[in-house]
Amino acid sequence: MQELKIQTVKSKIKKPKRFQVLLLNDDYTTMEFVVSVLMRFFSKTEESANAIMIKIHIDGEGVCGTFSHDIAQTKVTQVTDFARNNEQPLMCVLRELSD
Ligand code: TYC
Repeated sequence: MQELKIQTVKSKIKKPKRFQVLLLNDDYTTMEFVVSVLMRFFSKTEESANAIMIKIHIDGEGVCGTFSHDIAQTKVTQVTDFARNNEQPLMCVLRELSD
């Protein structure tokens, strides 16, 4: 009798992680500057940028977009550089999404 070997093959393909880019509220960054950041780096319309900015002002934080790690980290760096070059203390951070 021939032995029958059954092999289970585990997929090594992992679902790529997704990351939210958040802006945090503070008392000093101007509302106009936050709206300009949302339009410039996250392609928001003026109307939607205003709504997100007000949400951050009230809740303390708001989501600008969801990206792969590379893109999200690049956005954080670009926004932080832009804010510091314009003497604004605006904080931009990453949050890993659980899947
Ligand atoms: N709280 C700021 C003000 O009253 C406005 C602001 C909104 C700052 C969103 C940061 O991420 C922010 N000028």
